[in-house]
Amino acid sequence: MTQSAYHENCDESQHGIPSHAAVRLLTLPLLSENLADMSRRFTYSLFLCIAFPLAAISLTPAEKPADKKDAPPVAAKLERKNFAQKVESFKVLTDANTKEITKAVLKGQFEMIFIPGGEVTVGSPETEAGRLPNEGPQYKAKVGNFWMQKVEVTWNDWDIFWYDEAFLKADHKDAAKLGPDAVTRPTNTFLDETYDHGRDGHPALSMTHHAAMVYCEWLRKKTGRLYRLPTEAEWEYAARAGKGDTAYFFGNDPKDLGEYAWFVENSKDDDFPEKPKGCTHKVGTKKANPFGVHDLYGNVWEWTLDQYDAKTYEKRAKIALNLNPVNVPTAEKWAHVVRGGSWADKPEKLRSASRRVSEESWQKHDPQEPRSIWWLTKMDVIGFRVVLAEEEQPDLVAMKPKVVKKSE
Ligand SMILES: [Ca+2]
Repeated sequence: MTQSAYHENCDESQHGIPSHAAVRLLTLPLLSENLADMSRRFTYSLFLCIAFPLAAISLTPAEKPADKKDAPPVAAKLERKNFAQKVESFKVLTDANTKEITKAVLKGQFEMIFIPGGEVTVGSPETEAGRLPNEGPQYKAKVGNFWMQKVEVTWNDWDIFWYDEAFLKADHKDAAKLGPDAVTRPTNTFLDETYDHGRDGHPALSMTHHAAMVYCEWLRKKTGRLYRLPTEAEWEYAARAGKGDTAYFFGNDPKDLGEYAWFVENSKDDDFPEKPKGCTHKVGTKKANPFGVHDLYGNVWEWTLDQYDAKTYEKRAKIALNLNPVNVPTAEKWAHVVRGGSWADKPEKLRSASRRVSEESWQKHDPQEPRSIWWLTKMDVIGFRVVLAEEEQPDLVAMKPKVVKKSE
């Protein structure tokens, strides 16, 4: 999402902000105790929509934690077409001099593309160039209608969650008192979380599968819609644009890949001299695929929902047609699958069937013990996007993120 998009979202006529309120786009250092150290690490040049005069608030998040008493809003039934999902949160600002407490509203939106369901052959034939054994045996799947986020989740999207002070940070002293259904927010990172990639409009990266799952859970509570990560089958169906068995939706030859994807051959950007081998790019700046979805190939790998099981393809290949197949995620931290390749990868990793399985070594740079359940330190190639099923299957309706700090 661009700054201008945020600016538009601050339009008082659209959002009921009182007419006397001056709405501005500001660059602010973040002031709360949770973010003080973060504000030293980066200038937060984004998108805070600050309405003045700001409403003074009397309760701190610690006094009013969000829990299951805060029922999600009832979402309107969706038509079978693309839509924009608006999201709003707030953060508390304390004036360093006057100690006055004010509330800053953070607003954003992302686009969801309607994808008519259908059948797909998941996996690749043994003859496909660059194929790895875990892409087979191929199996047939049928997925229902769903919406897929048009682009990868950006830092702008992520920040509305990360700074939402209606929810406690996971390391807050009161977080342990919350019920099992409560959502907590990721802890701060030890390093600049962008790892010198861009921030505004660029894909969020380096977070764990668990962090992506909790983001979806937060979205569920905010919107009343059952947002989640795409299953591997949904992701591959979308990447194949619902048809074909070629390596890419446009064929087997990667010569046209540069029109659709940021990958190792084109991701270098002189504006990011700290990244001589390449970097992420603003989402949605390459052509969309035939479904209207951008960046499924490249930019960042994307988390899928399923718990990884090395036998899954073999089991599914014995079934004539797998209906909405999924391995529901468990409390096991490892493993899950990322799809689509990244800014750092060769074309073969961007193929529709390509899979990369998460492993413990992805956290080898994490200085904490036990290691964070939120951040994959230095894995600056992994992000995600969300989907929404038209008719959610029962075992995913009540799904919760289950990983805890000691999970390995
Ligand atoms: Ca991608």
